[in-house]
Amino acid sequence: MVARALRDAGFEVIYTGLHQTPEMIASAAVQEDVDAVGLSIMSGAHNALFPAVLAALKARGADDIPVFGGGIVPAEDCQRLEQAGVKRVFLPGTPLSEIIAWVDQNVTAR
Ligand code: B12
Repeated sequence: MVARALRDAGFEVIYTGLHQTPEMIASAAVQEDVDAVGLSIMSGAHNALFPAVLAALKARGADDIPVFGGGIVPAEDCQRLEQAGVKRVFLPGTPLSEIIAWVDQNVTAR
C-alpha cells in the first residue's frame, strides 16, 4: 500500500517484494542507483534488520542512501533506530499523505 501510494504520488518505486535479505536489498539499491530505501518490517525484527541494511549499504560504499520505513515498531524502538541512522520510522496509523509529504521533503535526487 505504501509503495502504491508513493507511485500514485509520482515517485518511481522499485518494489523488491517480501522476505529479502539485507544484502539483496543493498545490492538492488546500488544496482538501481536509488535515491532512498524504504523498508516495511512487520515481523518484530526491526532492531536487527534496519541496522543490517545500513551496514550492507555501508559495505558497498553506499551509506549516503537514506533508509526509512515503517511497520509494527514500538515507539521506543523508533528513537533508537533513528539514532542508529534510520532517517524516519512510520508507525501504524500514519496517514499515507504524511508519508508522501515526508518523502517529498526529505528524499532528494543523489
Ligand atoms: C497484509 C498483511 C500481511 C501480508 C503483507 C503483504 C504485503 N505485500 O505487504 C503478508 C501475508 C505477506 C504478511 C506477512 C507477515 N505478517 Co502480516 N499482516 C498483514 C495485515 C493483515 C495488514 C498489513 C497492511 O498492509 N496494512 C496496511 C498498511 C498501509 O498499514 P500498516 O501495515 O499499519 O503500515 C503503516 C505503518 O506501519 C507504516 N509503514 C509500514 N511499512 C512501511 C514501509 C515504508 C517504506 C514506509 C514509509 C512506511 C511503512 O506506514 C503504514 C501506513 O500507516 C496486518 C494486520 C493489520 N491489520 O495491520 C498483519 C500483521 C502486520 N502481520 C503480522 C505478522 C506477524 C506477519 C509475519 C511476521 C508472518 C510470518 N510469520 O511470516 C510476516 C512478516 C512479513 C514482513 N516482511 O515483515 C502481525 C505483526 C505482529 C507484530 N509484529 O506485532 C500483524 C499485525 C497481524 C497480527 N495481528 O498478528 N502480512
